[in-house]
Amino acid sequence: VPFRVDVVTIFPEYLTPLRQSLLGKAAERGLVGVEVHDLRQWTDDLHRTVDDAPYGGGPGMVMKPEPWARALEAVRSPGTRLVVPTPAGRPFTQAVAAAWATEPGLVFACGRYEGIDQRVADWAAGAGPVSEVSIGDYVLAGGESAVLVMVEAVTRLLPGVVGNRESVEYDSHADGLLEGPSYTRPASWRGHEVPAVLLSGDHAAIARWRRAESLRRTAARRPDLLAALPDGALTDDDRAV
Ligand code: 6GU
Repeated sequence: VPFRVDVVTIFPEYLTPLRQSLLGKAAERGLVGVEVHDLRQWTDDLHRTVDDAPYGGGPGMVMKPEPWARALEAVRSPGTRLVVPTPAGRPFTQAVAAAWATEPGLVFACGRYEGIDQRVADWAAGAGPVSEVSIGDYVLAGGESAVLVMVEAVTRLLPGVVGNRESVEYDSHADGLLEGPSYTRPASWRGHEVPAVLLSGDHAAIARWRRAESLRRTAARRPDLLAALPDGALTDDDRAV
């Protein structure tokens, strides 16, 4: 398959949604291959132990390194990016998703408890790129739901996965701005009207209006995104909005 996803987790059932929806159809069509692996198959004690108390003390448990090393030796081809979801990671963004979508595949290592012994990521960096990433400023119980998010964000950018290429090019975040509002019929609904410009047939006026709505919404909801735009991203018309 053109793009391969491997997920290692102690909760393989949590990843069953990967076989559904957009990604399930991409898998049926042979565009994406997804394999989910139970970390415990790489333990060797009776209790299939994957965690232990943290050195230095403190709450919670840390995932032991050896099962992870065996899992990655079995699952990861040399050079394949290892993604480690963690609230302490670098931000996962649309730009990161677009970059990963150009690679041959990804291996995800889902930690639970207080995370995975740091030496696993350090050791794994000897065999290819390692990305410790966060999907937002909140704390999840484990990386599994973050993997669902990241796999969906990456695979919908793969050639052929989303039917309408334009719907990807115009996505919120694709140009660093939020997408403005969308409307469909009826033109008048329960006392709320579709903006008249969208009914005008004036395509240049519609494009200008959409750009202005995108800028207004971004300024209101995500002023941090506006501030981060590169020099030259905003025209004089944009600044007049
Ligand atoms: Cl990627 N993992 C966990 N456990 N919590 C998170 C996260 C990831 N991103 C935000 N919170």
